[in-house]
Amino acid sequence: MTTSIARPQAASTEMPPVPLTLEGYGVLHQMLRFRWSAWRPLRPSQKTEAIHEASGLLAKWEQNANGQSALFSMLGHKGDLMLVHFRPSFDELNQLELQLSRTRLNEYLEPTTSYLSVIELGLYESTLKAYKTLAERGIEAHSEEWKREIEQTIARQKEAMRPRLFPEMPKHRYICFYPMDRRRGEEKNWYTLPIEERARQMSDHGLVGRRYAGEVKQIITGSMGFDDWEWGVDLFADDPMVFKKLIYEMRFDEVSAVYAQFGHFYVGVRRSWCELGKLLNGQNS
Ligand code: 76R
Repeated sequence: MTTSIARPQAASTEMPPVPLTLEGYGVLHQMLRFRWSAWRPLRPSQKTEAIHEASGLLAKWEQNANGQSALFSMLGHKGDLMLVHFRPSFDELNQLELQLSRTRLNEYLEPTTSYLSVIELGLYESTLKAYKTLAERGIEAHSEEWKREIEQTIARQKEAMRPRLFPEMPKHRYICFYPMDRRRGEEKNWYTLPIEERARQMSDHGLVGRRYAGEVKQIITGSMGFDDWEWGVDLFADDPMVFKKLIYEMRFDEVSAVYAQFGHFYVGVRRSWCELGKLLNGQNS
């Protein structure tokens, strides 16, 4: 308390605008079109070999201890297959992309799109607390002491949040993935709102979301600097109608109603590596 008197007054009024975030697994979504017309004329033995090689790779990835992958059969024209990979580093994501490219099956796979991001937990609530406490103690934002304190806050949170930053691949039957931005319009601009106001809206957002806790698993990934939108949203559920209900309800929530802008939506049905042959040939092989 007494120390704040000795410090410059300005320090206590400056609150950095950026919320603290925690980063976990790197995430790559690959949307792939299958070249049915090139595949169909292959001899059965060629098909079997290609499927064995690719499903061997998928089996390994699906069971990987340190970040898993999942295969989805996509609905609609945006692709036939979607692969979702969680890995501790971009190097590993890059390696598995290359491994897939080197398979025989890759001859028949065409990327329709992809998305690179990293699992992100936004810490609005604890950010506000930490910034306020530091300001009250008269510690100037971005000073060495401030950075040390913030680093400690992040390290503590990261330890506590480890299971959410490095999750297992959800086992639900359906996935819904879409990228999104927060609006930066002339009238409405998320990035010019005071941090307290953004924290309030995010807290309301969390309350709506938590009502769906048992039915939907949500994984938010951040993609600023990595891909064309600011976030990627992955929802996993055993009933796809839950996606519609949750997303509809969220549209009325202030932060979505006023500030959300959406990219394309991708929906898929989960398939195990051992079902790849069935997907491509209509039978197990
Ligand atoms: O409470 C918590 O621990 C987490 C709170 C939380 C954050 C920080 C949370 C909860 N989300 C957060 C961040 Mn979310 N979320 C979306 C969408 O369709 C739309 O309108 C928006 C897309 C859905 C459906 C959704 C669902 N969320 C974010 C961010 C980062 C923004 C930032 O940091 O500025 C985005 C872009 C975003 C978007 N959110 C939840 C859900 C659900 C279901 C929850 C509750 C999860 C749970 O508690 O299990």
